Formats: sequence, structure tokens, C-alpha cells
Amino acid sequence: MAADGSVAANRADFYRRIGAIEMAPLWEVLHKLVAKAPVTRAVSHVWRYDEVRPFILESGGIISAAEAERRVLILENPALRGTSQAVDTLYAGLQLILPGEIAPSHRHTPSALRFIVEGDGAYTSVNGERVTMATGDFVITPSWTWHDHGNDSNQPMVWLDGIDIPIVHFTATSFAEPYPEPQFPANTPAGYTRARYGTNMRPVGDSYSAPTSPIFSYPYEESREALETMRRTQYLDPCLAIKMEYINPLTGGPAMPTMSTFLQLLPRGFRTAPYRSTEHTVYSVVEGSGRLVAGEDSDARSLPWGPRDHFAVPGWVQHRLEADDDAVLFSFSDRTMQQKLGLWREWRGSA
Ligand code: 1HN
Repeated sequence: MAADGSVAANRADFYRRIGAIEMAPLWEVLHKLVAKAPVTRAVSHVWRYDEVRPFILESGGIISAAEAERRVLILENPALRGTSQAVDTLYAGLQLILPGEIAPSHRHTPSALRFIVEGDGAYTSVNGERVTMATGDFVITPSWTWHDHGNDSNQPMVWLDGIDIPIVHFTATSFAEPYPEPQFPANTPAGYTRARYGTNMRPVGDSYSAPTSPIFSYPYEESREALETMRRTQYLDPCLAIKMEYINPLTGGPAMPTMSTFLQLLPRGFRTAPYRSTEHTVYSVVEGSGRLVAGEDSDARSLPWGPRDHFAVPGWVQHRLEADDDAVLFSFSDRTMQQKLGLWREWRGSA
């Protein structure tokens, strides 16, 4: 009992004594621990490519790809500076590789995706199979696969890296190692994996089982054509217009185990109904311009975007998208991880 016998002093004394043996009272933190609705410090934000691009090109004169290992400018959420997080659960960055450069081979447990923002003709190699990359292509580097990048073209290449780093950090499961040579030896003809798994066929007797799609390159041309055909024939979802998910052809499930990946078409003039879901999302604009309207009522902010801009939408932020011209958006989120854990929810408003 505290000397003056007051309730507050009595409790403070109790907390101090249990604190001495590494314990704490739940009732002081219960409502913070179990919030009534998702709480995040992250904010919606657009990185405009016209502001970003000069710095990306300038970084080419600041450090080589070989010295940097990866020459990347991280897209950091304005409310999460210093954390390398674009949204709570996801890392995003823009990587530059100049003609003739090699980004040396390494592997790590975080899973990475690339979405090509600018340029055509650089390659990435995944466990010794090369794939060339062009603007709009979506490429996967599965967890723990050796990967190096090179640019044999005559133009700079810039791509978005999306990585599940905050998830791996949260679970404290990061492993990484460099390959002893700059490049992992080429050991597979180009196109091999695509032939093996990418034509709605698979080898008889094949027992591929990995949490990531064996297809590690999804060319833009094909995905874009699917959206174009669908917009001419299909119903448009009021909240999403046409939003397609990249899948693992062997399971029909998401292409990657922790991150879901999407390509979306908003026809010219389309304004989505208000929407929110618990997933945290990063977008890369391929075509068209429009705006993200994030927040509710008088707190709503209108954030314009155009080609090659990137934007972050944290989970449970009410938002809508408006397109001034036909717009195509790539996005990735932690949706599949949330769904696997039974946590994902969405809310759909009316227009
Ligand atoms: C990484 O391996 C790449 O392979 C890019 O291109 C960005 C950021 C953090 C950790 C590993 C790449 C990365 C990364």
C-alpha cells in the first residue's frame, strides 16, 4: 500500500513492483492493443515521377550499381520516415540500372517483385534463368532465389521494387547471402519456365511445390490485352472497374505468398465508389491520369497522379479513384497474407 493510500499512488506503486519482474498491467493498454478499427500512422501519398526522375538519374552519378549492390531510392511514407516502409507492411523503391551495369547476385528470404517503370531490354536472372524486361512487365524474385540484374540495352532502366521486408522484419526471419561471383551462372535457356508452366499446361508428373508461382515474368502486353478485351465486354465493378490479379497458374492463387499483385483498368471518366479494405497498397501508374481521393467528407484529400507516378494507400483509408483518360494501374498489397491469417476485410460504399 502506498504511503498516502490513494488509488492512483497505490496503482503506481503496484506497477513499479511488478515492473521490476518484467510484468505490466493489461488494463492500462487494452484499448490500444485491441483497437476498434485499424490504426496506422501511414498516410496516403503520391510520388510524382517528374519530381522523382531527376534524382533517380542523378543517383547514377553518385554511386555505381556494383558499389551500391542495388542502386535504389526508397519510397518512404511521409509519416514513417526512417523505417523504409511505403505502407505498414511493404517496402517500395525505385531502382536504376545503367547500360553495361550489373547488380551482383545475392539471395535473401524477403520476396521481391519488380514492376518496370521505364526502359526496355535489361534483364534479371533468377536462379540462372534470364528474363528480359520491358516497361509494364511484372517480374518476381521468389524468397531465397539467387538473382542478379544487368543492362545490355543502351538506355537507363528504372523499375519499382516491392518487397515484403516489414513482414519479414516483424517475424524476424531475415537471412541473406551474397553469391561469390557477380553473376549466377546461366544454366537454363531463356523462356524455359514459361514453356514449362506458362501455356496452361504443365509437365506430366511434375511436382512443383513452392509458395511462389513458377512463372516469374508476366509481360505487360498480355496483361494489358486481357484488360482491354474485358473492358469491351464486361461489367465494371463500381469500386474497382476492372481489377485483375496475377496468379500462380498451378494453384489459381496469388503469384506470391505474402504480397498480392494486380493490374487494373479504369476507363476514361470512370469514378469509383468509395472503398476501403484492410490491405496496405502501393500503386504504379502505367497509363493515363486521374486522382486518388483519400479520406472522408471534409477530410478528403485529392491527390493527382499520371504516368509513372507511384502512390501509397494505407489499410482502411476510405478512398476512391477517378480517371481522366483510360488509366492502367499496377498495384501490390499484403492482401494474401491478411487473407491467410483470416484478417482481411473490405467495405464498399455507394457512389
Ligand atoms: C534487393 O535484393 C533488390 O534484388 C532491390 O534488386 C531492393 C531492397 C532491400 C533488400 C534487398 C534487388 C532491395 C533488395
